Amino acid sequence: MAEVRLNYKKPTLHGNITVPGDKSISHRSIMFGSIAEGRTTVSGFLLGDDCLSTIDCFRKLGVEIELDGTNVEINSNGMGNWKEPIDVLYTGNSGTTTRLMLGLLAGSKIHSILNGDASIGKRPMKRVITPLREMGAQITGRMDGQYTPLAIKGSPLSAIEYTMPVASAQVKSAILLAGLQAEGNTIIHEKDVSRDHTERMLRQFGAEVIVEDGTVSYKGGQTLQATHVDVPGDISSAAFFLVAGAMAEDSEITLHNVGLNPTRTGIIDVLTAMGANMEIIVDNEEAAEPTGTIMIRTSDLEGVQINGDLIPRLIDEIPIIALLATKANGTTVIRDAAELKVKETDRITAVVDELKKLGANIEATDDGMIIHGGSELQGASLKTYGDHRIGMMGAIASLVSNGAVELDDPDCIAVSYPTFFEDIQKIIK
Ligand code: SPQ
Repeated sequence: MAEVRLNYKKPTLHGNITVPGDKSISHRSIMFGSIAEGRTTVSGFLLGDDCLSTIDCFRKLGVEIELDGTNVEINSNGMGNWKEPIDVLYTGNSGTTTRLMLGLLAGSKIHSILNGDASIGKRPMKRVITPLREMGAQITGRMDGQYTPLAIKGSPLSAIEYTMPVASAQVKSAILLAGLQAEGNTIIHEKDVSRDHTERMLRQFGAEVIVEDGTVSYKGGQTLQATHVDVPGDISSAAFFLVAGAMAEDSEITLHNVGLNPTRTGIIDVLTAMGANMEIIVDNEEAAEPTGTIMIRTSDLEGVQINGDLIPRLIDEIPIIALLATKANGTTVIRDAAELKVKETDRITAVVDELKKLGANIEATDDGMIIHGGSELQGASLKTYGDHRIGMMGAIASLVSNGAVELDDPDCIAVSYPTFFEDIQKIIK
């Protein structure tokens, strides 16, 4: 699909959607299954391009990985037996793959090279490499390791105690994964807690991890046990339909099997604070990753303040929250979100520029944006910047805009939500 023209003419939205598997958890399921010796099985795996890049990298390390629909079987001889890859490990558009693999490869016995697409080539890697070098990692790359391609010469590591300068699950996870092969206790302090899927999965694979008052610690050298991982639906994907259901007229959408890990549910807190008409039934509170069903109806919404420790809990949802805020009464102010500038694109500039084209009253700030609500949105030609979340924001905007919305590169959405347009069709009435 080179370009798409969406002219839905303000439909009402009704029906059920089961969003695809969580991207963060899908990546980690392949990584953990490749670390552990034996057979790991995964269900509900996300068949998005980013997660397929992760599979491809581990196959190049000699791990056997079979896909059967959304089920995966991983047979590994354990991370100590990974093969030196003869080819570059290509991470595509995936920051998670690139950064977490740095942590895993740093303490391995092999030499490897990581590279990704043009967007990955602009994303900062020093934030991961600095703590890994403190542990003894030997990593080189463009601008002293700030950018890909990166060469990693596996070497013995020592555990560190590290205070996170930014809230980032990728940095935290890279250190934790390197800590598996390090001597001593890895200790990480977080001011604002980022998503904790790595900590949960370490436990699921049998490791002992202590999490207390924003500090994660665990002992290096623990052996992981192969197991089964059931991947819940991705709340970051569900967010697009939560917003659509709240904004569109006379609508009601039910989303099933949505991951409800509290480090990811900031979008639910924001919808609640805005006054959304929403019901949540928690299905599985005791699971490694809790899940639930969310029903949302057309809602009268109020502007809100979004900042502080809420930001890491909804960082990927800010583009779609910004769209929602254009339809609320009053002003929404998003602060403390400068991290948006180093995602697949600069998401502050991209969101503000594209929503302005639709007629939104929105302005960028240094660390977020201010959105004055109550706008009637018009059709326009939008750029995706090759960023799946900007593309999906534009497509959802088309459901509440007066004219057609054109997207220059809808294919980029496949990195996290390959069935996105089919799911839109399911609920249009
Ligand atoms: O993997 P990638 O490209 O970095 O994807 C994004 C996304 O929007 O899907 C960010 F651009 O998600 C990150 C997220 O922003 C996935 C992630 C993870 O799985 O650990 C953590 C978050 O990033 P951060 O800043 O917390 O490290």
